[in-house]
Amino acid sequence: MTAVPQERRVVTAIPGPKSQELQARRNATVAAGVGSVLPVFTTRAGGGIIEDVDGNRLIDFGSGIAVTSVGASAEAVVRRASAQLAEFTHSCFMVTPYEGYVEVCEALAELTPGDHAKKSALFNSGAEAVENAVKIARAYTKRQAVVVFDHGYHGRTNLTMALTSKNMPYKNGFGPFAPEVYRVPVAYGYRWPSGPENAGAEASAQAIDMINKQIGADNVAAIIIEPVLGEGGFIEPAKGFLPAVAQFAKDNGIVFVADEIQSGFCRTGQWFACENEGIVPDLITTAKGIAGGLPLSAVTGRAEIMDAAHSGGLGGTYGGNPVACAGALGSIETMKELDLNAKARRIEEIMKARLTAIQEKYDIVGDVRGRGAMIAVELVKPGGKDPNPEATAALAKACHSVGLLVLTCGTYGNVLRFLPPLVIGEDLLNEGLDLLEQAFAGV
Ligand code: PLZ
Repeated sequence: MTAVPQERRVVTAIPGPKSQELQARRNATVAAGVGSVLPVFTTRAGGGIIEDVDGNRLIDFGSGIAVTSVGASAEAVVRRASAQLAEFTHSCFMVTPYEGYVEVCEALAELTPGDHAKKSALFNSGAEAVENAVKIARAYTKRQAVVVFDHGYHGRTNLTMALTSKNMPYKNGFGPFAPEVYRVPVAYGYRWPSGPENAGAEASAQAIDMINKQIGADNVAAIIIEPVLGEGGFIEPAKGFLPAVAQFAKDNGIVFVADEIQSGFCRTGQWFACENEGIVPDLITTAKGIAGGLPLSAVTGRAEIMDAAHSGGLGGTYGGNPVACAGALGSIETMKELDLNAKARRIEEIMKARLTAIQEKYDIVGDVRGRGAMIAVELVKPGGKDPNPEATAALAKACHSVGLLVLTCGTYGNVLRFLPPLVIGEDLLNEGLDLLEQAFAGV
């Protein structure tokens, strides 16, 4: 394997002719429901670069949706996963177990917040982890209701579609959805009517009132929240909101679940985003960044809650696959060795300075927010706060055409989000921000 040169290079239109050929083949055999942000076909990736079949090299501000935090070909991930591949690919942990699975659970117990006894169960995808967190919380509390939040995203399976807030594209036409799921307000500071300084207290009071009046706290098994909301628009719940909701859960015997699938594993400059306000969740769901690109997810939490499900009640053929576990151990090793929490905080410093300068120049930038290497700008119509999805799409397109891969998100499709690999070089990061600034000048 050769390392990808860490420099941007645009040698064809993007997508180029070879990507377009592959896209035609893809259109003939791949279901239309599976989309792609940018149909350039990848051949190599690593550090802060994605290389395509036409020889273009894109600066990566997406990390495959917050997955390749250590890079897409991190040395320790490749080394450990390759070694594991040569030993055995699979035995099924439910048939004959192996050490790698246990080692990942040990690492999760060490890294997640709180010094209580912890246990984990491993799965394949984020959605599967969230589903299992609900199963575990229901088994433990012997209650059924699940509370989620406006703008929340938890996956595409049936239960997690129900937990997800946004209709298009995630839910439209795919119902009926799972019952006993209730949605309450979140403290979206930028859009809170009485201002961000009141959002934490007011939104938590509203959420708690709705739970008490509409569901009954005694019926609630779990409250599930992303400590920084991802697909919903990189919304950091206003200060005070998470502690108030977590305390309410504690007072009422409700399992508090932090969905850290997007925000976890150094992405926000801490191992887990909930640490920012000192929250210790009962259960925490992780995926994405955990394994450097290999499919792995986990539910980790208080041992007595995790043990509530009977033997055989949790699992799946591939959950905690040995190659994925080896990848996770390589990814965690890299995060520790390179101090990727510090790197994420440095990325925030660089990005926020540049984005705030852009905000001063362009009145379509309503808000600059996020933490660590999970940073976004919310775009609005000039002179107000009406969402501006048109400008968002145009900016993303302009970035793509010059070789900067950016993603969008947000309930209103008006948020440009930046999720660079935490190992990206500062020269590439700055070059990407230059290109973004030029895109603003053009749009
Ligand atoms: N919970 C907080 O961010 C995945 C999915 C984008 P899976 N987010 C990206 C898309 O269009 O499908 C995610 C998340 C949070 C759960 C999930 C689901 O994780 O691994 O995609 O199932």
